[in-house]
Amino acid sequence: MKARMKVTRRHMLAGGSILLASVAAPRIVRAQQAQWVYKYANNLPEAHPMNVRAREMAAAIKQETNGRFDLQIFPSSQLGSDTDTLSQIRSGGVEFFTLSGLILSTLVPAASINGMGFAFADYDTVWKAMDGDLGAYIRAQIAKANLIAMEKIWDNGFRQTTTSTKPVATPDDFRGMKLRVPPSPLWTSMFKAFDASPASINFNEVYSALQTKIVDGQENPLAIISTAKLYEVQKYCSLTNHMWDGFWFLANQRAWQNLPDDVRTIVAKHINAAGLKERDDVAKLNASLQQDLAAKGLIFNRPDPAPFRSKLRAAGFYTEWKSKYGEEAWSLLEKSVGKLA
Ligand code: X2X
Repeated sequence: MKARMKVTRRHMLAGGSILLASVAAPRIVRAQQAQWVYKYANNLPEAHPMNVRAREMAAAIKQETNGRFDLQIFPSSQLGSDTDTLSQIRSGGVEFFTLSGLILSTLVPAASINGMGFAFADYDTVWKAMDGDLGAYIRAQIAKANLIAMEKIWDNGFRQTTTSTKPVATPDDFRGMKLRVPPSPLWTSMFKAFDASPASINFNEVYSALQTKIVDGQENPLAIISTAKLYEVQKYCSLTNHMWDGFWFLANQRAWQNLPDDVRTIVAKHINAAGLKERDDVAKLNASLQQDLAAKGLIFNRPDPAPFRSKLRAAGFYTEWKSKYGEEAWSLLEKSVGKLA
């Protein structure tokens, strides 16, 4: 079969007509060896819009570079936990990685600022800030740590609280609750301010930590609760909307600088365009998934955010973080969301 196709192609090329040449052209493109094979790692399931849009983006990049650039996607923490992969992108073991700014804050402290508790009221405010001054400030801090952050941050979403024990209706319901949080000082600090017992666990271990009841609950946007099937091991979902979280699309600095200008421009263009589409997908999912998840057995409630914000204020949470981030970063945040501390 292979031999016959070869003969046919040779025959077609030898034919020399315009029609035959155009039929043969795509084969030549496909046969060309990629000059750059870059790995892109992320922590989310294949079904999440992040990976759906990344697959489209990789195909578009391959096509526009005529096969010279091959982006290989490794979803579901296949190359290691977020903590491991952050080390790998710094060393060049992987070339691209999408990471929550809050987890990135273990390296770049300012990167967690968009996750400040109950700061952002809606997506309009989020994108204005993250595509504007606040995002530019964070990207500059990331650059100082020798990582490149693409211009458009991808959406994770507004985070909701799920548990196997009881719904969260008031801040007091958090008291003593064993809650998984991602590895990041801001998350631990915030849930300590609610008198919960936060445990730092990377996302690749969350499903089993919930299943074996190492923790009672966790918090994530609905798109993740759905695509990672966390509803299978949780009973309640409280729409706490307690923070907005996004994924910086990071590149290893050397790998990025090694690309010729034209290739770098094509790759950046498609990554940023895919990010914008992913934002749309996730926002739509987060707005529409409640019904679907309720049908799968999750019991929903929607608490009033005001007492949660008051509790954080009374615990000195905002004042503490304002002094950690410093005046410049804090004023950029408050310029977008209003006065917090
Ligand atoms: O670890 C999580 O919970 C996740 C998937 O939302 C992040 O990447 C922060």
